[in-house]
Amino acid sequence: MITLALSKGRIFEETLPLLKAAGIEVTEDPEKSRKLILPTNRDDVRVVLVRATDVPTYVQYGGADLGVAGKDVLLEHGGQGLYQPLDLRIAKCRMSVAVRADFDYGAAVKQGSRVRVATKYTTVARQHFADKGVHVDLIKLYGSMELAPLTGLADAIVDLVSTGSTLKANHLVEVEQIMEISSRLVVNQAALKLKREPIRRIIDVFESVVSSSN
Ligand code: PRT
Ligand code: MG
Repeated sequence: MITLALSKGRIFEETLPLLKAAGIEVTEDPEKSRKLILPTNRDDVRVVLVRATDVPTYVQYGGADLGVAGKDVLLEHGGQGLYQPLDLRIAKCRMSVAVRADFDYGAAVKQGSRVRVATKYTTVARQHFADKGVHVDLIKLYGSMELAPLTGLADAIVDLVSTGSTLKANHLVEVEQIMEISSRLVVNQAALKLKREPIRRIIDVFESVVSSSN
């Protein structure tokens, strides 16, 4: 049995075509079913639905053999125990610094003031501001980062941006792009040895789809 960990939403949706190319079709719709283990057309493959941030943990400890996780999630997790053979180039976005439209970020940096930054991505944010020599106080949040500058909790946020419409709707502006983000295939290292053939086949098909579509 091969167990693949996915999160509901964009990662699930964007992984489906890759699975299909590998001859794997999920036979239940996660938006309609309440099941957390989804069967496929193949008796030897199943999908488990977990929170996006839990995918690396499931794969690391062997709760799943493979998974798909965003680079954002992998950087915060640290990637211990994970083999990361492939950038799937799906669920693309960027990680950015954003501030309230009336906050002069450039001036704050220039003056060397401490900037209060709210984010779910404390590891990446700490590294980014250290590299730039910007003094920050980081405030860890678990969601709705956009609210922090609007309520005075923080001066800035580090968050993911794709269309930019969430920032716009909350009168925030992007002032720095930290990195491009996409999702990667992650594999449990022991599973790669014990189930080498079927896992290798999935990696190879995914790889050929990814390289032909870019
Ligand atoms: O939603 P939930 O709390 O369950 O978990 P999650 O947010 O971790 O999962 P999910 O499914 O939303 O995201 C899974 C992965 O998709 C992330 O780890 C990223 O790698 C990737 N991804 C790609 C994104 C986005 N694009 C994205 N736009 N993840 C989140 N967003 C959010 C962003 O945080 C912001 O709130 O969408 C908003 C901005 O979108 P725009 O289009 O308005 O700019
Ligand atoms: Mg989300």
